[in-house]
Amino acid sequence: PQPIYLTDYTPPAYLVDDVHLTFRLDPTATRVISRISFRPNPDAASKRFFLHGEGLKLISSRVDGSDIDVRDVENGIEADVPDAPFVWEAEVEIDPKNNTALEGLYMSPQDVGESNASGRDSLPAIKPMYCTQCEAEGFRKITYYPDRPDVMAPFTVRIEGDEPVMLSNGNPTGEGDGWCEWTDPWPKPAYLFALVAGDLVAREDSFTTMSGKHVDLKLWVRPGDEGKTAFGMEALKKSMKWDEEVYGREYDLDIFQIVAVSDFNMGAMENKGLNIFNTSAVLCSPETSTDANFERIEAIIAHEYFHNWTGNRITCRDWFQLSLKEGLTVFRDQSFTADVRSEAVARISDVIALRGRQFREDNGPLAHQVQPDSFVEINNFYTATIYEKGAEIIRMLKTLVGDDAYRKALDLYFDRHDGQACTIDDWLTVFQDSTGRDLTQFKRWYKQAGTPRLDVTENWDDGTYQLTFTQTTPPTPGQDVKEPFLIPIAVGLLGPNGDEVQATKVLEMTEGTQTFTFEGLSYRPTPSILRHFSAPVILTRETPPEERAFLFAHDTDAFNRWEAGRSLAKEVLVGLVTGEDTPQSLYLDALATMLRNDDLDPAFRALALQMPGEDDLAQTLFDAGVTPDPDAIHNAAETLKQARAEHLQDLLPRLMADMEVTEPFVSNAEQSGKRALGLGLLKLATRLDGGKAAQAQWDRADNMTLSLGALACLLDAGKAEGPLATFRERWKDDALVMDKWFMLQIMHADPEDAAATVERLTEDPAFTMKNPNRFRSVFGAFAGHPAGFHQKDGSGYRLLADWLIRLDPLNPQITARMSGAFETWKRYDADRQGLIKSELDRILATDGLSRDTTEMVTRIRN
Ligand code: DPP
Ligand code: ZN
Repeated sequence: PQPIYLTDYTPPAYLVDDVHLTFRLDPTATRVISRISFRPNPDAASKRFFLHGEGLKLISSRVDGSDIDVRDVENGIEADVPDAPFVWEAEVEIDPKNNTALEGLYMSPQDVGESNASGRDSLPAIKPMYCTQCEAEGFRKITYYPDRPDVMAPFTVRIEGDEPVMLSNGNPTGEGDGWCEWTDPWPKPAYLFALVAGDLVAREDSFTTMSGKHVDLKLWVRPGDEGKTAFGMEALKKSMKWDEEVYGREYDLDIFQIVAVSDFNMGAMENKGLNIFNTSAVLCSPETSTDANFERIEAIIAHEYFHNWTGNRITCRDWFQLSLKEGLTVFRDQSFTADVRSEAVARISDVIALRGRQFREDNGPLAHQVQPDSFVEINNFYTATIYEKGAEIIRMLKTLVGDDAYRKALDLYFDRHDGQACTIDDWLTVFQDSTGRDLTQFKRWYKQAGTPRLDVTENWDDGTYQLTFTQTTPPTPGQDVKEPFLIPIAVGLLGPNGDEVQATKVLEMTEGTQTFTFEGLSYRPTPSILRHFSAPVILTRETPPEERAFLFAHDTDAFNRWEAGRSLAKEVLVGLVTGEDTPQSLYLDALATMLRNDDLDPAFRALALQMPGEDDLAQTLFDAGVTPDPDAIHNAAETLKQARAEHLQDLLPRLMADMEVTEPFVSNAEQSGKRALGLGLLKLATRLDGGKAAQAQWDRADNMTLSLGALACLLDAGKAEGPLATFRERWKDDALVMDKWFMLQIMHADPEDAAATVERLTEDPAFTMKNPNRFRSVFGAFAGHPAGFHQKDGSGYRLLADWLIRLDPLNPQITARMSGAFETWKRYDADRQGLIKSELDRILATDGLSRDTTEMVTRIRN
């Protein structure tokens, strides 16, 4: 497959003024009839009339009412058309039922027949529904069209069929027996098209916008799922309000709808006025969902809603600009979460996720720019780099220009570009024009891949304190040499009692090496550097453990306070792996002091108690020149967990009692913080009591957060057999809860049993690889268990490769994504590298391997 290059962009030869679609629904032979008004684009050099199309059966095609011959070409068709406005009409046939890639128009669930036949009791017989997924290039599987985001048009959609509910974008504009019509007046690219039809019920509500307009809100689910919609609806209303208050953005149609679909490749999709959500990203209830689920759902609902302005009203010119909408919208949803929950906790959680996914990507063979120069398959670029690093870039920009200037620039962005398909350069130009700042150097964040290392040395001389920073960014594929970034470094200075002698100040680093001076100090301060994680870099400062213990106890910046504890824990773990001295007792004392401090938010304490991940540790060791051994890392983590339990033993009873929530379950910051800390403590207790406390919690838990937490501890204690069976029996009809049942057993398997556990679970009648959530719950959990996945004999690699080869013909997108499990292979020893390499080669040698998987595995392999 040929790569596509950013520099090859040319404007579309024809623009679209109006789209009219008719769908005659049928599971295996849906007819799509299109009537599209085209006109030549005065800004285009080309006159070639080309329409994308993939897997379509063309029944007829006409231009201005006369039949026209079309020529099949790569990715679509071309035809000879007038050099003047004209109307294109076509009829095509598609097969939603056999669309297993879940792109374009498809049906969900997909294997009802099979499941009944094979006695799949966790998949109750439900009538499949029709739904769509068009981002990035799925619309071309629905009809012939210029399927590129810079072609925007209003759509009218007529749906004919006998489904009880039939929906599309925009406002309802007509209905009758067996048909209905929807009109979306806002010009949009085809990737925002949506259609849903099936047996659905709605939770209904409404919202009055800031200018007093009434908006109907509907959250559509399968009959039986109504009880899981209350929280999502509240989250939607909160998001609508927040976008008005914080960004001045009002909703722009008479109705906003969300539909929950159980087979969905992504989390959710921001189709104009008709968001489609993976059930896992919207449905929740206290009995079936954990606090983490509630938090994620709130954030995703906000994210998709916020796309209405950042993504839909202003969209991307081409897919190289994907971060224009995704980075900004992630930053907006992060800000929302920080506002409606706890700022500090939100920031720490965002950074944990950034390091776990984006830093990992940025330090391996898949590293790429936030604005790439080329790609083969765009679906492979919905990455942590485009999303999370993209959000960090917006955050830095806001830090650099300040809150007021940021808001002013956003107002200008919406004013200037509403209704347009834009570029990242357009976005930066808005900031330059609005603030007068030259952003040439800042733009490197978009164009240079890799995570900068920031080294710091300090100097103290008679009242003058100096910090000298050096930045270096390692080479990434295709980019050997990097120019210095503009790095905002937030710094505060603390006195001996922990009081601030210098409040947070943002230093702007522009050079490779640069010194910043603080004068007139009466004693040598302790620096708190990169507060609030002000830039996505790796700080590589050598500091005495005592200083980190001091910051862990005193830093006034909550993020850096947490960071100090985490880096102490990492140092202990590294020492345990390499056999060097470790500051273990210092760390354990500091941890105890922190936990005992009732002035600290329980959610913060829960995060400070969390262990650094084993994958994170592998990367840290690798950076330090040590080949990571996954077993040794796992053993070190076990040793430290045991030492923590023993050290904190006396604290546990009092603290665990304090974390009990007696009020009815609500997923808010206060309750979820208490439960999170309570569960962290229960893990410690389990190491000491063999599972007694966990069993007691399991017996009385009346919500999923506490049940699942107890079950995890029982698995660790080897006492979960009965509870697992009970759990399965109770929840066999709830697919989302069954996903947890699968996932948990793998996450908590002993390393040497993990592959066997995966194999056993894939033989469970409730396992199906056609459902992305189920596949991910098994193989995502496996890839997230480094010591299990990286077993020396290569069994983990072989097992995953077998399943990827099996899944690829059905669902290339999920296969390609899951192949990322191999992306860290070059960290490991020669034996493991050899084993992985041969699995990657085996995948690449598979006949008919998809473009998606070919691209990913080739990039990983190189
Ligand atoms: N639906 C995905 C998201 O919201 C892709 N746009 O990020
Ligand atoms: Zn998004």
